[in-house]
Order: sequence, then structure tokens, then C-alpha cells
Amino acid sequence: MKGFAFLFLLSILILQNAFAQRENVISEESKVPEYQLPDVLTRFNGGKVSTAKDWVKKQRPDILKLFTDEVYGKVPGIQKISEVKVWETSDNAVNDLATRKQFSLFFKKGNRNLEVNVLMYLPKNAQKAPVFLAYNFTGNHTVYTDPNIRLTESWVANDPSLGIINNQVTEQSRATASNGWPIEKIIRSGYGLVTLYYGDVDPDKNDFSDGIEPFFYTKNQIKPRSNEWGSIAAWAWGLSRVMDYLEKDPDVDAKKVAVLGHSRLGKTALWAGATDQRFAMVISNESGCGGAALSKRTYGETVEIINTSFPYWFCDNFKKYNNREDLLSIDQHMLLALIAPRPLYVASAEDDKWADPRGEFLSAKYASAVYKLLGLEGLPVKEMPVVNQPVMGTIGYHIRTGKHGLTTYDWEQYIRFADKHFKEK
Ligand code: GTR
Repeated sequence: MKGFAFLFLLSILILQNAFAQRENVISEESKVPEYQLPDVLTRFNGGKVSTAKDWVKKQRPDILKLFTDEVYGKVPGIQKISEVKVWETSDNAVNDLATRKQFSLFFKKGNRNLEVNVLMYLPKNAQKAPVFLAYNFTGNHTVYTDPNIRLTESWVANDPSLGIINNQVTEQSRATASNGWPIEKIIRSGYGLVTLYYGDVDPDKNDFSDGIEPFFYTKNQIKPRSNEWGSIAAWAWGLSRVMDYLEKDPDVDAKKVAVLGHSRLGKTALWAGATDQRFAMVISNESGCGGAALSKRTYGETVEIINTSFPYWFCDNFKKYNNREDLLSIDQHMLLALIAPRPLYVASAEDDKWADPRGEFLSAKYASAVYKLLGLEGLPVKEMPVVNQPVMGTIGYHIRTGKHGLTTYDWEQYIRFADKHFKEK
């Protein structure tokens, strides 16, 4: 009983703290305190980066290392795919427009075994299809009405309204996320879709005993070290392993894989694109704090808030910057710059103040300096566009009306962006 009372009090304190933090959240432009951003083309010793070679050989590796050590954490070792098992295929999926393949990537080490389930639709009329690779939030079967999609057996956060009970999905949860996945449109536009549930790689909860992390523990270790990966880096690692598979699949054009993610999975897509240059295009949908949005601009969610609500997403070192964003020698525009010269799309939503749309835009704008150094356009505008007016250079950006979410409108812009960079060549 005592234990229960203690837990009860503790949860009240945590909730109070969370509310107190929300009250301090800045959501008015005039209230944003001044901040100073590091210049992406100034070396950490003060020198200037003036050639593409200096960027590639010196500045890029230094920035990548800082993000690795201080923000997302490093991958502690190598774990390759141990086995691929194809569960089923079909030649007449998506109203006969696509092929379907469902397969699992198995990772095995000692008595550990992790299974990552992948769903792939490819347009029938393409020889080697360019694809969008994107994690889903609640299982592959939630993205589409197709009754053949296998139900995930993994742990999923409870949501009875979506048919997720006792952390297990049910038949009732089929297609519950399909609004965010206009699959027929994607296929008709000539793209494949490769999707997987992010919780297969690491369940999204404050627990380091599950998912991929324990594969690398030494004796008695129970969590990653302070400079080692949090869940975002683990999820990004998972995307790279799918890429390992895609490179071997003869039906996929592995040189045209656009990695896409929404919100926490947008943060993940950006980190995957930064750490793995095989991704030819990176798309961040409303990724916000720790994603595209600038950290030093403390509008909406802040480093302290995110590290408090999700203490396992980033590496422990990132907590040093709670309320001390000024101490960061990097900011998120430098993360976006790591994607250069590859096409990058950053998207915001007007009512998604929590993710700081303006901070996402500015980040894309300041990353453009690197694209320019590499002879590319970067973002084609200097001022933030009005709502529903996408701009597309080598960096694309839009702010659409509406709230936080991945919508058909967003996808339409990503398809146009992919057409521009993958097809008009
Ligand atoms: C929120 C979190 C955001 C964003 C979002 C999501 O609770 O504060 O950073 O990642 O979750 O993933 O939907």
C-alpha cells in the first residue's frame, strides 16, 4: 500500500511538473528571447569553410560528431541482418496497381532475437521503383484497408479507440491510420511505399531492456552510456538496416529512396539521413524540437521539456542542455545541412505551434548556405511563405493550414518534390 501511495504521489508530482512546463511554453513570437545561432560555415576553431572539400572533409564530420556525442548518441556496434524471411507476396494489390511483399528482417545475437516486419508495395508498371521509406506509428496493418496485411504482434501503446488493448493490436485497428497514407496516389505516381512499425526496432517507452539496444550491452549493463544512442538513433539505425535490404532487392531503385517521417519519426528520418548518405532524399513532416526546429529559439517545445517527457529519445548527454540551449555549439540547421547535397523537404503546420513552424523554416533557411557552397539552390526563398504555398528548391518547405499530422496534402507535395528530383533528370 505504501508503495502505491508513493507511486501515486510521484505521478502527481510528474504531472504537475509537466503542466508547469507547458505554462511556460512560448507561443507568441514577440516573447521569444534573443538567441545566437552558430554559423554552419564557421569552423569550431573560428576559421571559415569556403570550399566544398573543406565542408566534406572537415566541417561535416565535426558537426556530425557533435550531434552524435551530444544529441542523438552513437550506435555502439555493428549488428547486421541475420536473416530475411518473406511471408507472402502478391501481384495484384492496391486495385491491381501494385505488387505487395511482406517480409521480416531478423537480428540475432546470443539468445537475443529481434524481428522487424516490413510491408512493401511497388507500382507494377515500374522496373525498378523509387520508393518512400517511412515508419508507421501503430503497425503496418493500420496504413491501409488491405486485409492481407499481417497484424503486428509487437508491443503497441494502448489506445482502445484504435482497437489496441493490453498493448496488442486487434483486427479493429486495421486501416485506422489510413488517412495519413494515400497509398493508391503514391503508387499511381510511380512510387513504391516501404513501411514498418517503429516499435519493432525499439518500443517507444522509457525502458532500455527491450528493442535493439540490449544487443550491445556488456555484462551488467542496463542502459546505453551517456554518449550512446537513445531511441531516435535506434530507430534511425533500423531505417539503415531496411536500406541494407533494399539495396539487394532487384525491384527497388535503391538510389532513389526518400526517407520520410512525421513528428518523432520526422526527427528520426532526419537523423537517418544525416548518418546514412545512401538515403537520396529526406522528408521531415512537422518534426519540431530535436528535429528540424531550432533549439536555441525556445518557442514551443524546448530541450528541457522533450528530455523530461521523453528521457529516452536522445542520449543522456543532451540533458546537459536542458534550459541551457545557449551551451550548444550546434543547432538544428546544422543537422539539416548534413543532408546536403541531397534534396531535403521540411514541412510545418499552422496550428502545430508546439513544433515551432517558424523555427523549422529558419532552420531550412540557414542550412541553405551549405547547399549554396555545393553549387545548389537550397531553399528558394528568404522569407517564410504563406500557408499552402510550397516552395521547392533543393530544399523544399511548406506550412499548410491545419494541425499536427501527416496528411494527403503533405504527401502530394512530397510526390511533386520527388518528381522534381528523381524524375526530371
Ligand atoms: C510530442 C512531442 C513532440 C513530437 C510528438 C509526436 O508529444 O512533444 O516532440 O515528437 O510527440 O511524435 O507526435
